[in-house]
Amino acid sequence: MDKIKFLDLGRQPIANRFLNEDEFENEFFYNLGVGFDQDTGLVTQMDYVDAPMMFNDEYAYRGSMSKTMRDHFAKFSKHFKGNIHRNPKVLEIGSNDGVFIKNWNKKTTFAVEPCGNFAQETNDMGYETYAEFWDMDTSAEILEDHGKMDLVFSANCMCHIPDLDGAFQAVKNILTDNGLFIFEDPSLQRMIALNSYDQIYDEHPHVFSVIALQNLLNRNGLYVAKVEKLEVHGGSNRIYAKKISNVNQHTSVEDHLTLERNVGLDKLSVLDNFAEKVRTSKDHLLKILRRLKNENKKVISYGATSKSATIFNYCQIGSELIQYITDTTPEKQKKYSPGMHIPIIPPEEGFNNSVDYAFLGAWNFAKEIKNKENNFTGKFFTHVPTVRIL
Ligand code: JHZ
Repeated sequence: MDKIKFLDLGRQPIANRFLNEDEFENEFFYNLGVGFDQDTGLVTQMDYVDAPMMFNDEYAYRGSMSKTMRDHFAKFSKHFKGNIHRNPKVLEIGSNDGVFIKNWNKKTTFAVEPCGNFAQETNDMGYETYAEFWDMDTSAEILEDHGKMDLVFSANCMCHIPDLDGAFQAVKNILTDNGLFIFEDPSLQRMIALNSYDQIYDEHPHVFSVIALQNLLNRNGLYVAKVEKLEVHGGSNRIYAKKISNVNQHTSVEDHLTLERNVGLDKLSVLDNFAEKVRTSKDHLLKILRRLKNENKKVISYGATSKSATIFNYCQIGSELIQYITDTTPEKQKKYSPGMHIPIIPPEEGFNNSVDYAFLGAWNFAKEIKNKENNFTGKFFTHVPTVRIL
């Protein structure tokens, strides 16, 4: 890869590693530089963190913590079964706590999940789960055990894999000739439009444009058949890819490519401009937090997201500016946030009307949160698309 660096997000921790006090001293940090690969147009980190440092038996993120995501996967599964294939053989790559596979038949659905705690959980649910990273060896093992798959599905996982050529070859190996490889990940176009630089952290070595994906898939014998724009996770794309080249390519592919070229996602100058906006966002966020502190306001954060690890570490925001974070995930509660060590407590203990301002760490669920918290007398604030009080 021929990468040119356009953004430096500074010293960053492992974004999903929530700590006890006695773990502060030996916490791991790395430098988060973001670059543009001139060969493929891929936005990708300059150096990748080793996968087992991030994905292991203590992994804390649970996809099923939000109703939005539970509904999202239930809806897609119903649509697929009703309109595309009634009873496909399915493989999910990166099954987390089973939020997607629980919509599918236990006998014909298989999963791959490198985090042992979650692989155990979905095995216990009755879905055969391989506790492995996704690569050609894992693909060959599953192929031998269960044959080819009609649907290979992956949500918020492909952008986590540094070696995309290896990952796509491994998909091609296990897909039936008419099979579909469907995957969804945050969209570069939406990230730039929203200035949501917090989509970048250790687990997201890449942020995908359709331009880059088309280049990468094609060189591995896969073809983009359709692209769907999704609202989840702050703006994502769902890519439908096939092994056969696109005789019947959906118009959405060309539409997305045209939009991305018009925005200039294949140009470094557009990324340089984004980097400038990121620096401005940092200044504005610090300014508002310092003002609220001077006014003696109680400020907290809502949702101990991986995304907010990027923001707090890049902007150097600690518990002097944000008193604590509330989060519904049991594995994160009573611990401290990565890098800046802000305490995390259950919402029942910390989200109430003594709070004046709540930063939306989980801004991607703003609608769900505002509906749920309609008795809140304080104010929410966010950094997307600009720093503002809602
Ligand atoms: P959420 C993770 O990113 C990591 P994060 C990963 N790399 C990825 O790609 C995306 O997910 C998909 C809590 N919460 O989904 C639950 C509340 O407390 O934005 C979660 O801890 N109350 C795999 O971590 C967090 O917020 C609520 O009402 O950035 C949301 O995390 C709701 C709705 C959520 O992903």
